[in-house]
Amino acid sequence: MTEQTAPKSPVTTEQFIEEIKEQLKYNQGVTVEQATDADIYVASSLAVRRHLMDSWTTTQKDTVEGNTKAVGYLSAEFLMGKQLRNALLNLGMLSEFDDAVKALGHDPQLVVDAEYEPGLGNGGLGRLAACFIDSLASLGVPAFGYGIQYKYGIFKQEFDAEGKQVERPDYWLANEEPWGHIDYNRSQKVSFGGSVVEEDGKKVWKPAWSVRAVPVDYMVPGYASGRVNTLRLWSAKSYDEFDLLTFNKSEYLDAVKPQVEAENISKILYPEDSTPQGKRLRLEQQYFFVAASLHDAIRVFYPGQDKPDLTTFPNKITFQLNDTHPVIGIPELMRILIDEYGYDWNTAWDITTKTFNYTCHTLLPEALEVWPVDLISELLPRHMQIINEINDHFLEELKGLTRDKERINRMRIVTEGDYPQVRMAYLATAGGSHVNGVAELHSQLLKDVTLRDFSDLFPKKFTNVTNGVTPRRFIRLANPRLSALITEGLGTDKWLSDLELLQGLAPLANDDEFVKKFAEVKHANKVAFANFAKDRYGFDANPDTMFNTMVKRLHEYKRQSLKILALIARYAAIKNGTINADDVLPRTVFFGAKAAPGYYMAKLTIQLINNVARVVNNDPDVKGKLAVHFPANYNVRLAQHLIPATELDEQISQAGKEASGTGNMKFALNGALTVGTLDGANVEIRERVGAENFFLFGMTVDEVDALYEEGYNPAKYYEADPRLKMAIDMISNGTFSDGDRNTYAPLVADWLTKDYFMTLADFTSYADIQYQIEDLYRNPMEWNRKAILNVANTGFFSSDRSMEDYLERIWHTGPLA
Ligand code: C3B
Repeated sequence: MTEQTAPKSPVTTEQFIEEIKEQLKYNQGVTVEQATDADIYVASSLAVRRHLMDSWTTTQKDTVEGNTKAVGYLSAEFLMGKQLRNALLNLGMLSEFDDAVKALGHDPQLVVDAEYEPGLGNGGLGRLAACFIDSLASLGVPAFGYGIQYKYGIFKQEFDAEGKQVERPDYWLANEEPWGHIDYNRSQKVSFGGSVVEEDGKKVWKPAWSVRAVPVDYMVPGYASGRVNTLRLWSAKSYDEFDLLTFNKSEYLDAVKPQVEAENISKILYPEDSTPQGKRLRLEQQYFFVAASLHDAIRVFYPGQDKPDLTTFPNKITFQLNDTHPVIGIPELMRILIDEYGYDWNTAWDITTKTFNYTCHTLLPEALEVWPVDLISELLPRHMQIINEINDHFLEELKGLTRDKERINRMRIVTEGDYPQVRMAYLATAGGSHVNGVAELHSQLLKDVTLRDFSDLFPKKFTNVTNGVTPRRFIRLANPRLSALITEGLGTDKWLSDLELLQGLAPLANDDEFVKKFAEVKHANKVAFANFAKDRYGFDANPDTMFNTMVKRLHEYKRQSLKILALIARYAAIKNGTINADDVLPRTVFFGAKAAPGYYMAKLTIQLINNVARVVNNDPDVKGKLAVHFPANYNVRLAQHLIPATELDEQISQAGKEASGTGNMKFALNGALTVGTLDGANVEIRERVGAENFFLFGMTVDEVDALYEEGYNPAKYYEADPRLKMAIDMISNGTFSDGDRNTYAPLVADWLTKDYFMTLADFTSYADIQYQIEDLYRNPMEWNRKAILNVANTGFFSSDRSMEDYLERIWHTGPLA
């Protein structure tokens, strides 16, 4: 990326004040005196949007008229986070906004707080999509994000009196939402069900019902690039024409049912993360947004043409399939080409395979989506025919490549047997040009394990692109103090568009003055977080203790249980005097995690963490030594507050299970040290920051495999380490459940008999490395030197670099001229 200095504001403060006033008057119809913080938020957002409008329209025009292939990022989730300050940053208007709002008698922070965070994603996958479209716009690459405008985003998490997770609906559209532009004039019809008939020797799909997909457009402003791309999220509306035939039979409710149900399609985000649910509505959602997006792209790139030459389609746009969720797009494009535009099979297949690429985001084979043939046949009968045909052609192709029948059988896209299924990852691999994993280790394991047969026969399809995060949101907006120090240290702010420049900080790790300033920044961030936490959640966090954080979805493979077991062991040791009180390094541990509502073990773990927090925080014996906080409803906003204040970050998944992780990157870039396993992108982070600046523990992938082979017996580890035994016994004997021995029995039984993710086997090395961590922390200069080296050496993990890798290895396109 060409380095950019910060953009210059298009307005003066005085002009911006006038613009806000105008919006208040003509949009909201309130006077300056009447305006609430929320009014000022809406008015200033609308005013900011106007400044993006010119660039947005020119970018769209150039995208269509230029000769640069565009990128279509198809994703069921975009976890955008708040929009206003991001837009202000990218326009260079942050200080003009602050000054204008103050002049109007409001607190800028409260105005920004009035924005409701859109939670249209579960976790890493959705946030990655948001980082990617930010980077594409910043690089000036023409791109569309395509997804769903769910009416209800990821549930709001609360905890009840017993510490259990309670889910509340996230009705984010209940308030005025100034960023999305609903465009009824560019809607698409998406159909479902019915049957396929033969007419003149051609297959004709006669769907049973249709829904209107209406685009809601969000501008995606690039940082200092002058480009504004589009995030097009589809909302389902019913057609008001309804089935008169049924109506005439006076079955009114039956007649309107499809209309009512149509709007359900975009109503709610599925709250499962990396565990597909296989529900009918979910397949409807997937097809809904993908079909609308493909037709939209044809509309955009062949305006007004009845018979466009779609053999040029792959030169106009390349579609990235973000995990298996949009893979139904492959048979849909085949159907469009064959049934709607009359292409023959081979031409259609050629266009389709050139158009799509697939990113896999998981390593758990059970997490790859499969759809029952029966369900697809019922909902999308024509697509099921096409998938079967793809499967037949593919098996033929395989016969030309190998004589290994077993292997060919393993690679079937449509499985055999009484309950045949469609494996979406296989369909994506067969139907696209490239397949990539999201970190080096992950891509390697995809080739060696998950998609091994495919990589053996189609080695050239496979590549890696390591994930990244946007430095605009996760450093500049989240951590203004560190950003200012980086700019001071480097003598330029160009690092925001060329993050590798951070390397220039490495020599400053030996400059005591700089190290002290860095330490001051971290401390100020801790104080700021403590104030925020007090204000928002009501707890006291002592900024003079080590801030140690584990935030991510709650999943057994991520092993929050390892952290909680070690924490209990530490608590017991302080309390029983096994460790001398003076030797205890004071620590404050923060958790943040949502569990899928139906994931029993994950929810029980949440309850355990909350109750450990309750017991520990109320025990005078450990006061000042150990505290545990679990703020509810971890989201992008909380991440932006907590990450800059963290000193020690936990990335402790079982090796071979976390595809990449992106939190790990955000923490390192904000100067936290990582305690972690050799998993996902941790491996690359450690390589870059240096082994001496990373706390490594636990088994490697090979060791994990060997232990499975040998026969894993978790009870052995329980017996062997008295710290672990103590921790588990305390849970069993009711220490964290008011004496009740049953509350956590399912967790304990699982650990002692199954422990699928080998938490117990890694306990000892995890507990032991804490001594090393604490020794280092006692030497603040050394700790902070290492923290600076983490910042300096992780510029690689910018999502700008990820995008450049995709452009070079997969998409073969670049910025607009
Ligand atoms: C996640 C993976 O679990 C993370 O390791 C990875 O960093 C991110 O995707 C982004 O690549 N993931 C997710 O959040 N949801 C899924 N369904 C699958 C993977």
